[in-house]
Amino acid sequence: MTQLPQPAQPDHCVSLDEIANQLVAGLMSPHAAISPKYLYDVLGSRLFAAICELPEYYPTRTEAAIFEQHAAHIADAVGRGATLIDLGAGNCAKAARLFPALQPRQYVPIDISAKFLQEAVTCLQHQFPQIEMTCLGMDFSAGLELPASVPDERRQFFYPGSSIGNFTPLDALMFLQRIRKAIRPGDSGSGLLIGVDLIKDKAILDAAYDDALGVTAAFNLNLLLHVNRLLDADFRLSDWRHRGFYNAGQQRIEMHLEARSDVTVCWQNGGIRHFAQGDWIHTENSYKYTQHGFVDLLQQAGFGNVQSWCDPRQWFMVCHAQA
Ligand code: AVJ
Repeated sequence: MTQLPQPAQPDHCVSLDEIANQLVAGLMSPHAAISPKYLYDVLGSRLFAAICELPEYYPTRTEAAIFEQHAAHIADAVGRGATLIDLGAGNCAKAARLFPALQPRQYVPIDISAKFLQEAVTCLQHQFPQIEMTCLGMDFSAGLELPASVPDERRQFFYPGSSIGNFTPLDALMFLQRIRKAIRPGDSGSGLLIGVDLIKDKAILDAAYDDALGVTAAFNLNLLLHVNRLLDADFRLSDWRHRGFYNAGQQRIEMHLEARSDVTVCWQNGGIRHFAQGDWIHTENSYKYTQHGFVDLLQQAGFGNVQSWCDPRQWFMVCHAQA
């Protein structure tokens, strides 16, 4: 029996007005910034999937190798037959690879890129008709309230790919606390399976976020096309250059868009900003952790019983933690 995924609209959906206000506040700030969540329109989600295939972008394949190598132990920690709640599911490829080992009873993929997610889940439901799928198109950074169709026991949150790195360490701590609170206290069948990228040689990190093919540049620049639609703005791609590099002092990758010349940008309701040649718009941080530093953060957030697995080069870590 094939059950079609239900598109769901949670109560705390962010309105278009709020999105516009957030974007304008970021553009007008002395250090102009756009949240990385706007990287993910349909094209952005496709470009990110392409990034995951790049030779320089090691996180996805390193994490997949850890999942494969330690599948049995990870499945023991997570438990079979759980409800797998996938935060930032994208094309659902990471979760789908774990289905044989984890055998979830229900799969709840969540992504801000709702249309892209819906297409992926429709396809996945045909491949795995025995798994109940509840597709949620929402910004989970704004709230984790889940619809009543998601049972509140045996909740296993799945946050792979080092997406936690988009938060500052302090915001990451608060987000981890929020995940823990979305789990029923004392429910030992619930937990969090999370992937985190580790601090390593700067040259490797730099290449991963500024690849030779220019896919990461296209991914970063596409943000401007998305903002043009959301804000009726007039960014021109040819005015901007991709920057992506490791800032060792801050232990993070930074992505920026740099003005190639003096640029004036206009948007809805008379909004305007001048950028001088060389000015930057900050578009993403991707924090890197030490193994100890991240396990500490999980414990500070109130998780216990942390287990972790690494690849042989210790480039990436997968943790399971119980509430
Ligand atoms: C999806 C946030 C994990 O930080 O590596 C990839 C996004 N940005 N290349 C990351 C990203 C540029 C990615 N995360």
